[in-house]
Amino acid sequence: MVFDQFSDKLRERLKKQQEEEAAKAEAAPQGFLQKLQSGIQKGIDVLNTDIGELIPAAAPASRAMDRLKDGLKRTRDGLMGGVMDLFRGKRIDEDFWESLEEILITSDVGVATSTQIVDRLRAAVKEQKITEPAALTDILREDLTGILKTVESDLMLESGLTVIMVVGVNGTGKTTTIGKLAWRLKSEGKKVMLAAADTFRAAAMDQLQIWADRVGVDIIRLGENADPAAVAYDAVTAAQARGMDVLIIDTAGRLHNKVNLMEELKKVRRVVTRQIPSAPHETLLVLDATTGQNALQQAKTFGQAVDVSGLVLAKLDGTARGGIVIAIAQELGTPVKFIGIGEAMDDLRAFEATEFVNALFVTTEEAAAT
Ligand SMILES: Nc1nc2c(ncn2[C@@H]2O[C@H](COP(=O)(O)OP(=O)(O)OP(=O)(O)O)[C@@H](O)[C@H]2O)c(=O)[nH]1
Ligand SMILES: [Mg+2]
Repeated sequence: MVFDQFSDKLRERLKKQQEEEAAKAEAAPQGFLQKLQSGIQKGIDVLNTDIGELIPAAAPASRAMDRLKDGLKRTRDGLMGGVMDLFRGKRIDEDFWESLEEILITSDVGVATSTQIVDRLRAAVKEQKITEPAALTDILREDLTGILKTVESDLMLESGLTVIMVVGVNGTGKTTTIGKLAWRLKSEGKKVMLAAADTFRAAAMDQLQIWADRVGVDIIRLGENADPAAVAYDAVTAAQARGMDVLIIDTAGRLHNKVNLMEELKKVRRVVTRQIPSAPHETLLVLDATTGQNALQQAKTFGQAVDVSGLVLAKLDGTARGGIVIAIAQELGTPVKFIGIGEAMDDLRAFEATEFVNALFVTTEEAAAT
């Protein structure tokens, strides 16, 4: 009896204790989790503000690099993807060198340039007694950077009016490049004017007008089939009168035949030079990167006819044949001023060899993630 009463009380106490502990146990992990969560969030907040405050330029720079990497994805996959696969192999033998040369050639690096690159790599292997293909990654990276550095060049801007003539065969991306370039220069605080000297088609002038409106810059245009040299003349006069910093002249890409086109371009040039003896300060030839070796041929033809001061390689985003830049650098040596990696206003980038090569090479982490 006494024992029963005692055990009842004990049972009750035990039950109460168990309930209290259960309640505590239930509350405890939640409280702990909440604390942990808010602690982590605070940590994230601190990290975010620190990164933002300490290196404000880092975020845009890495975003810009991501854009470039996106733009060059097809070339990276095609050219460098193949090379890196090869470099993951075990042996450096004749098959290895043949495969490397083949990959380079099919990516439009060109036969002559591909052979030269392979020869230099062969020499490095011999000299440094390299046996592992992986060891060639850095050597190739340096070799390509070296080639491309020779054509790295900034746009020349005068202290007064800079006249830029933009030339190239039809459809390579002249008008779009001009729009993007105008936006770029305007963003740098320059007063920019466009000249619609491609009077061959009304649509061509309208297209330039759309870019002028979009960017918010002046445009000089005359009627359809007006003399392109007359447009250029009027534009130089207007640009001087309005105190412009940069005048960009759009030209036709196709005429009745190529000889006439070259004659027309020379005439535009002469008219501009008569007004400003040092002008045009830049004659940019726009090449369509998707046309590979044809682009190289165009560079030669235009180079002979009009004094090309620099190249713009447009549509690099649309091709796996971006190796053409390497062929151009090695075979022509004409400065490459800009590359086009899309149709948006900010898709024209100054050509920088190191950045370009970095965007082409697949990092070990990226390769592992794919
Ligand atoms: N993806 C991509 N498309 C581009 C780039 N540059 C130009 N384009 C496109 O290429 C096409 C032709 O561009 P245009 O600027 O009209 O070429 P154009 O040389 O002025 O042509 P014509 O006036 O006919 O001689 C258009 O659809 C552009 O949007 C680029 O960098 N990337
Ligand atoms: Mg055009």
